[in-house]
Amino acid sequence: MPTLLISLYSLYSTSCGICDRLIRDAGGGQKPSFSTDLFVSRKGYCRNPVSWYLGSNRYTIESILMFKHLISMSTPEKLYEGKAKIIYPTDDPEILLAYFKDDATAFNAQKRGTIQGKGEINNAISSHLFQGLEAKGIPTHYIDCPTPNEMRVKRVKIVPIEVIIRNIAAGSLCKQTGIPVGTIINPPIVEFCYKNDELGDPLLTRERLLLMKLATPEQLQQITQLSLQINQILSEFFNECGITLVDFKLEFGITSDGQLVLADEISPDTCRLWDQSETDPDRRVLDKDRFRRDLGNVESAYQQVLKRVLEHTSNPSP
Ligand code: ADP
Ligand code: AIR
Ligand code: ASP
Repeated sequence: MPTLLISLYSLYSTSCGICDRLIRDAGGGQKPSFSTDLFVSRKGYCRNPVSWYLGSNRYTIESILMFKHLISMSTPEKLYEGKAKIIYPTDDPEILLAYFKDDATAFNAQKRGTIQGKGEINNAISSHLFQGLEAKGIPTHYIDCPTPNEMRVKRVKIVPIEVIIRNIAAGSLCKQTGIPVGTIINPPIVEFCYKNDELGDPLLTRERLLLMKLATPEQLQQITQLSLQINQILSEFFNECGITLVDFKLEFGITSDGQLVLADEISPDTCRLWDQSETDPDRRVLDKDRFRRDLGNVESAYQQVLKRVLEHTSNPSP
């Protein structure tokens, strides 16, 4: 690992993950006591004509770019690479870094592709939703987003269950039961699938889940209660964005101190979202079903969701 600077500061105070990592790597994990925030654009280079100082030495943009290159060389080995994210360790054993990729998969990775800009969009949407949920008392793994594609999260032991909440019939529910797409489900239902790609994430009964000891009865009760609460909060939020939350998938995990928290992500990859201003069953789709069903305009649908989430987050209704 290259030896980098011990300390660094700029006159600017805009948050920047590159700098955070620079400082972290340089200082062997110890953050200097003064402000170290730098501004780096989406493409990863400095947008502002800043001067950078170490002690009395001034550093140029070029040298910062070189530091950035060194940092990328010193990025730690990934812990895990999944279909949509890469998980990295950090200097703090309790904290992980999730990197959101543009890769898209469906049907248990039988279909693969890329959705341009998806990583940043899903990271931003997830981050806003996690913060909104935290504000309403839901414990989550979310810490912050040091860069547009990265989220720092509390390390958890994932409960190997995919929790599906359904407000309107769609997807596998319709395929497996014959219930027509669009049927209102009131009260909403909570389903559990075994998080196991080799087995194709099969639907579980409560009895099977307990038999397999995937969770304790108490955890299951807590997960169900939290999921319904989350559904209420998110349904209301999306409704105010002109979007119907049809169904979605959640994952939960246990922190090192034993707390059950909401983990993973909440995004158009993991939710079915229908535009309320469209009645056409294909045109209304604003989520990964556009990719799954080859409906086209996948990127613009994801961007549309982010735009409305951001607009609503900055202008919450009174
Ligand atoms: P998959 O594993 O299904 O392909 P991803 O590509 O999204 O999914 O990979 C992210 C992985 O990280 C998932 O397996 C998810 O369960 C796991 N994960 C999410 N949040 C945390 C966390 N806070 N701590 C540990 N693991 C997590
Ligand atoms: N989901 C399930 N596994 C992975 C994901 N992302 C989400 C889908 C959909 C909901 O869970 O995106 O929002 C229900 O999926 P299905 O296929 O059971 O109808
Ligand atoms: N994410 C899962 C997969 O890649 C399921 C899906 O979203 O369709 O197969």
